[in-house]
Amino acid sequence: MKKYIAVFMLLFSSITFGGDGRTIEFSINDSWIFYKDSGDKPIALREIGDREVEIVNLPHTWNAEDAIHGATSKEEGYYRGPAWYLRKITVPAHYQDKELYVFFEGANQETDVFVNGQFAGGHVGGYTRFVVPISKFVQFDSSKQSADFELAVRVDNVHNLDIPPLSADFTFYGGIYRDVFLVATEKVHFNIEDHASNGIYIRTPSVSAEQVEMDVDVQLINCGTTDRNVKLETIIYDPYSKPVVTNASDITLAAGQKLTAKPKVDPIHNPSLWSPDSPNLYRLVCRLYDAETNQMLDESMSPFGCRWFSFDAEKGFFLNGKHLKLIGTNRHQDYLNIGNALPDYIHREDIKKMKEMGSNFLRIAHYPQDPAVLELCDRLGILTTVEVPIIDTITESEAFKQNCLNIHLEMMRQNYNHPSLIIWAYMNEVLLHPKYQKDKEKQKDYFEKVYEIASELEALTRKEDPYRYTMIPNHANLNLYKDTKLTDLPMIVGWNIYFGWYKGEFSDIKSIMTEYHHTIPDKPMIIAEYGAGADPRLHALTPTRFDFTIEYATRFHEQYLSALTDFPFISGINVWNFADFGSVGRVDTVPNINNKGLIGIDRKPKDAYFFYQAALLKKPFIGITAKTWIRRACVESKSGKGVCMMPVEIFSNQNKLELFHNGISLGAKMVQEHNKVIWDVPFVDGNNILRAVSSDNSRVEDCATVRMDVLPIKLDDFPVAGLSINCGDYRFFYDDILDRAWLPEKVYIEGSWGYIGGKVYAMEQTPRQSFGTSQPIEGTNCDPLYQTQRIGIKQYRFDVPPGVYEVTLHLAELTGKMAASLPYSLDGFDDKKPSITKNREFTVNLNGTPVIERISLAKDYGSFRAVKIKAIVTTEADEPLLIDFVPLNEDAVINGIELNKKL
Ligand code: GCB
Ligand code: CA
Repeated sequence: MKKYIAVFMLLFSSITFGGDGRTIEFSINDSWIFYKDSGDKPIALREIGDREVEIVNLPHTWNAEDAIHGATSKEEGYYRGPAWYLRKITVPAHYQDKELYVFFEGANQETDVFVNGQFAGGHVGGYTRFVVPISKFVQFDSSKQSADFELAVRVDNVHNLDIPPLSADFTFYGGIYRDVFLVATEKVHFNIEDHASNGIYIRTPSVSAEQVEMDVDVQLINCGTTDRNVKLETIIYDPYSKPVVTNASDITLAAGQKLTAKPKVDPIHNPSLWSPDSPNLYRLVCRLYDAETNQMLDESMSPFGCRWFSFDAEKGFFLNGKHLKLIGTNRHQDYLNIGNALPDYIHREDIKKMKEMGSNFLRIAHYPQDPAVLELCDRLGILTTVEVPIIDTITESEAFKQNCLNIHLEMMRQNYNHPSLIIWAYMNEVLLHPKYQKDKEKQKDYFEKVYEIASELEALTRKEDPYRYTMIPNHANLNLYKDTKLTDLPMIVGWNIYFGWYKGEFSDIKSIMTEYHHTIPDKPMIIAEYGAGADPRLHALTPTRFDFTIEYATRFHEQYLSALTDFPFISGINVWNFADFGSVGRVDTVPNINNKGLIGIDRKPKDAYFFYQAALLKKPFIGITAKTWIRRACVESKSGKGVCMMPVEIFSNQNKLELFHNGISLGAKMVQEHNKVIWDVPFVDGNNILRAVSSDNSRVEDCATVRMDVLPIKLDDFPVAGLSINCGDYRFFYDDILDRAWLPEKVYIEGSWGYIGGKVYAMEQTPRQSFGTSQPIEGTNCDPLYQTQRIGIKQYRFDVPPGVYEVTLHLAELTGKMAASLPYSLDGFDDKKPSITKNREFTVNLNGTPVIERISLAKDYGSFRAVKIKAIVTTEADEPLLIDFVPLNEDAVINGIELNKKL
């Protein structure tokens, strides 16, 4: 619906296009007055007075800031309620003869539109488009060249039991977060009032390499008071913009009549087929003319593609008769610092990055997204599934069901013609939170209600579109979905699996998926989600499950991709997720963020993105993972050498690579399993420039520059950078705000430095994690540093040269009432168990002098809060620097230590 040319047409309409009556549409995104207010009636612009308002541009959300920072871990702290947008619109006088509409690409989630103070229409649901007719509220004065009116839009994102989604692992940012257009049509036009579609529905009931049969519905409306004779012209343009099929038909529309025309459209011969490799796009142009004057009344262009496809329960997916393994990601629609209010540019960039990764498939989860998404999938050749946001649970009300059905229908009508779209999905893990756990009778009724909604959605989908597939994606509880018959309904069953992340091992995947297939042998299967969290700030040489390191997620994807693509019965797979996304209340290493993306919420790639590129791309590719870890600290490998050996992984689809380090060749190596080759690189203090080149005949190369602090084993020459040690942790942590690298802890050895005594703290209540906690920590952005701790610590010892030192202790009490729980309590892990606060007390002595006495983290600061305490200590010649922890009640703890030399 984005024709920017239309703005142009508006400006010059009376001169250039005055006689041409086709539909005009232009965005009205800028300069809205915005304020939060719970009133039901709009105020006029002149009544604003000294009310506190902001001037905002659309796309806009009021949760960009509070969904990340304001949402405290204690409660759902982001604003969920009503707010108003007001704006004056001026239109030229000749619009008096037109029909006017306001077209919204999306507003979350209940919207009421007022024109000049009068209610004009509303919409329910945060992810589909809608249109509000406004002509009858606009007054034209024939003595003036233009007319003004005031538009007031009330948007509310409050939790509403009758509107899906009710609960989900993502943030329900409120606002008019997509583009808004003013549309001016002739009285007779293609019916955008039909669920905010373009009124044109293209089907290709039979496609072969020789011929394509066309079946087109055109919805027309006559808003005028007289009967009209019109001519409908349909022209098919081939991918080279050549008209190949033209038809015309005559239609009569009575005053006020809506009708669905079925124009005869001749078949296309020898079509250029649409596929991921050759996304050939055809265009159906529909033109409507007044039969008497021959004046054009409306024009609409719809993309379509000539392709045929099928899913087979045993053999997988076929496109145009050829087998194709569907591989790609899921996608959410938000971005760093701007919530869901994305300019189209980022939507397009995302799809481009998917193509650059080698994706041929995208699950648009968990809701329909901006029109730019499917437009680009059509153009770049990425097959898609799109779904309505019925997630985790339902409400057993008639209103809930009707809203589900209506939103689903809107989704279908609005996206009907996209050739990239092959599956209509609905419900995601809808039995994740089945109600009435304790009352099995009631639960039975509940399951029946879920089934009823699902079967009505299924029936609606098949009736609306007999040529695409349907899917329900479930969480990995085979029997639950089978027993409730939810696996019987759709044409494809989707599974969201997380073995090796929330629970289990990677090695479980093969046997489990085989069992799933054998239990439901006649249904095609898609792995609609699989993924692992990765915080770009965390790295490990020995990654383990649920540690949120970049490396663990990369191992996870290596295993999954090879295991899942081995099975012919798995038609397609979608990584959860393309990019990190906001999820208020989620507690991992970055509060309110789900970091299972292959790229960050800022769209910077993580290592696993390079892995997929190497595995999927046909054109030569090299990706040095060191690009994602460019600021590091490590301890030298041999005392006094100033060199730290660290493995560097490179992903490539080449046979052989050569790696250069600061200009020196480290030799050539064959690329191994998972398209990977590893070099041990002798990192030096300062900049390390890595360059990998292909030894094959292609000219591809990749570079990375890593800035390294190589820290000495013996501190005779105390490092200027000081020591920053992440205690109770094997992970390297990078503080991206201060650009500072933290080392994993190391045990004291003679003549060196490190901890003495204690053990790595592991919070008992989180069985997923064998160390630390994933509770959010208040008062810091460095959660991982404080989430891990050495408990029962006796001493930290540094054998330093004489001098004056500053010691900073980083502390946090990790017992106490848990601030939050994972939104996903998969398979009975109960993270909500309150734990008792340990009232620990300890004293810290610096070289024998008590400096911090009787500290009680819980009492003095509270649980899960970052505490930093600095103190000075002077050492004499041959005297070590000793930090003694003296427990007075319970064990002493330490989460991080910094040591710097002042003199
Ligand atoms: C799921 C959900 C998705 C979550 C994801 C996760 O199964 O469908 O919405 O974000 O798991 O990361 O836990
Ligand atoms: Ca720590």
